[in-house]
Amino acid sequence: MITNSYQKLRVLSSAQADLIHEYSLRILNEIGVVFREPRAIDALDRAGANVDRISNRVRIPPRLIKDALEKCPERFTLHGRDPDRSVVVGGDNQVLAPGYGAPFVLDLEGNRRVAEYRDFQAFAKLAGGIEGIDCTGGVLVEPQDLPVENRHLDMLNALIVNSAKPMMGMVSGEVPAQDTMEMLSILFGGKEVLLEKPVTVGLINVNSPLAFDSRMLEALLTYTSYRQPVLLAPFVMAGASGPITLSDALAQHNAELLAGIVLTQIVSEGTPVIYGCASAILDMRYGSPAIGSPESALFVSASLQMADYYHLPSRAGGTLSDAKELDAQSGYEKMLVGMATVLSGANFILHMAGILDSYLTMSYQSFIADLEILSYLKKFTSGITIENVEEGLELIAQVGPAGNFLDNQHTFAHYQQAFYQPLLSERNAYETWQDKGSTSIPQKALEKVNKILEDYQPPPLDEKVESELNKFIERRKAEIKPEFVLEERRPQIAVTEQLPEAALVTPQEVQAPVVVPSDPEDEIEYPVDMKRLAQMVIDGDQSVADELTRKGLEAGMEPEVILDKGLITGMNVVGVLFKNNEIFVPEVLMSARAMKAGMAHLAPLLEAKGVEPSGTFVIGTVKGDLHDIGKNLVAMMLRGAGFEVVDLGVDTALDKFLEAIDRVQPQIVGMSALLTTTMGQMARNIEAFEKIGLRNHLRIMVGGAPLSQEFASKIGADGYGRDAADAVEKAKALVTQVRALSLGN
Ligand code: B1M
Repeated sequence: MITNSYQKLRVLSSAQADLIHEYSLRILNEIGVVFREPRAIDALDRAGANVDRISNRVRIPPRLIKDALEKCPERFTLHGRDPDRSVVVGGDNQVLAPGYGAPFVLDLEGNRRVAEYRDFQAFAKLAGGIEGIDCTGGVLVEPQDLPVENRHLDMLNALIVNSAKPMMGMVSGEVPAQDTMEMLSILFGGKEVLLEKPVTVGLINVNSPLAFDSRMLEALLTYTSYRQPVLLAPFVMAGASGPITLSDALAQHNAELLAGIVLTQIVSEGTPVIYGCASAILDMRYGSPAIGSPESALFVSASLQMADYYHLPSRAGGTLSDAKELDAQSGYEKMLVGMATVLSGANFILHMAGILDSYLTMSYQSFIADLEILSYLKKFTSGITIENVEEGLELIAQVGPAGNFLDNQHTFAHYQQAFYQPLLSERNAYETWQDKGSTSIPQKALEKVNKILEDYQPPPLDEKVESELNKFIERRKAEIKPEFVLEERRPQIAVTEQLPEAALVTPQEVQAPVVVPSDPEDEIEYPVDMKRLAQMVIDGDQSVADELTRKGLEAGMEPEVILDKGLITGMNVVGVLFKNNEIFVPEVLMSARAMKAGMAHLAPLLEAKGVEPSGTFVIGTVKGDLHDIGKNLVAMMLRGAGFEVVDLGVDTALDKFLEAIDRVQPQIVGMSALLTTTMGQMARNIEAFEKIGLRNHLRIMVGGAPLSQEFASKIGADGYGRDAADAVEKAKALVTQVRALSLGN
């Protein structure tokens, strides 16, 4: 636990904080928030919010917000199974918890692989055994070797068995939330005890922008029905799921939180709510979250300030980083965001140890290195106490000018407590460090991890409680039926990782100015300059692209020629530049718009002539998954490359995919998933496509952060898109295969 002795860091003036508050009230009153759960809508309706039952959009008047804020406790005690481990969340306290939710680990050998249950158990032991950590955490990593439908039982059990500290509960829907309540009732001595005291926290993310999904709401309603605290956390990625300007993104983030707070207080007055923040920015060059960025640190600070504005317990930050391993980047990013978090006064600091790679990877070595960061911060925030001035004067006089304090009784008496003694940092002379083997920080961290895991003795658990928990887990495992079973399977035709030559660009080419490449065939003089049209697509000049396409047609040019020599040539260059990180996502979008402007003239003519688009692609995020930022990028890039794309949105059920396949007759169906718990849906869908004989002329592409080529092959997908640019290359190759097959037939 850290107790910050300083005035809190404030990045907003008080007038700015007032403005963010007023701005949020207007968002809630004028625009509203979607709640995808009828019980939530009913409750808000009864309380006097303005509810549209068709769109599930709720507009919330300021009076409801004021009432709700008055009912929230400023602090609460979170109880551990060992009462001495209980912590107060609120005030000046800073409760520390490890990383959460990563689908990958950097293992003890330093390899990145999918997280397994043995990792979960090991991290529970580290969190339980290390003094600096106050809360064992929740989904320490996603154990992908356990069945999706019941892994929450084993995860919670590992938290209970391996640590006596307070813990976070399971939240991925009603079943895990209810099972959490049942198991904690066994542990703490009955449901009545839960109604009396907080023993866990449920992490409820908002589906930014301005929406709460059904699973999160089911969990929220279950937790609050037991009066257990909820940690509300918008995940605004400024530039994608929120405005790119931080002030506007912050207002949206604040509005989302206020909406969640209103709901919790309507359904369970006085239940503790933590005002949380997982918001950051989307890097515009790579289209990936940048949680270790300076803007992320600003977001953290501003959000914590708004929590104080409302006198609510807060959560933000942690030692966040986008680095792929424990390295210089992780060091500076983690220190910046960690420091912003601590100095701005976060009361509950999730992701304080181990998290890397924009929340995707949990690292054993980083876990220990983060404790060093934490200890530095702890020391820094302990401040300076002014000792006895007379005694000090006496000491300084005694040593006198040009004397030496090292060999002094006062130093002997204080040296052990005066300074923080680093766990890992190297302060030796260079040669001494060399003589000792030049051990790196990651190596030292690894040794410490192994030692802690070897020595750790989990605190004993009452035998009766343990046996009751085991019986409960056994019963629930028998009751909860798997949705489907994933079989090992081979892909029909795998698209290799090897990219077509056109996509390979040398570093020299990358440095060159962005121009349309010359092609001998292009020496042909067209009535309208096709190179210029391609350049307009590259430059994203929508109106000139529109004008040149129109003029080309008026001059009697064939639509295929304009498409091929102008629009597609331009978009191909854009694709390569994006792939090589030479241009930003908004630039690709502007190019896609320019292409679209031209296509508006060409499409009807091409259709009338029976000319096919580059390919037809049906895409959706699979059932149960609401992550769509990546899927939208892929759809946008495909459109830019001349594909006709039918986007089915998020949470796409198998029926919806089947209906679209039937209607659109695509060459490719693309599925995106960001959750390890929904990746299996892809396998189930592929099984279904196969069973109903769709696979002959239909190719399947999958993608999403937790996926890999290995997984794609295992479930029988034909292609795996590493990122949006890769998805386009693979899609082109798949369409070629399908067209070749059709010709062969
Ligand atoms: Co969530 N989330 N999230 N989240 N979220 C992850 C995925 C997570 C790793 C973070 C963490 O906790 N460590 C974790 C997953 C753990 C697991 O596997 N189980 C997680 C969790 C736990 C959750 C919740 C369960 C949290 C909770 O509420 N307790 C919850 C689940 C909601 C649900 O889906 N039912 C949840 C919610 C959310 C938000 C809604 C708040 C928000 C999404 C907003 C939105 O999409 N509109 C969100 C976000 C933003 C993230 C992270 C931080 C970022 C995702 C993202 O947008 N990336 C994510 C951590 C991470 O990935 N670093 C995380 C940017 C995007 C451009 O990349 O989507 O990978 P990506 O797409 C890339 C490639 O993968 C590829 O191309 C894209 C462009 O280059 N690609 C394809 C993607 N799809 C493709 C399809 C193709 C081909 C290529 O062919 C068809």
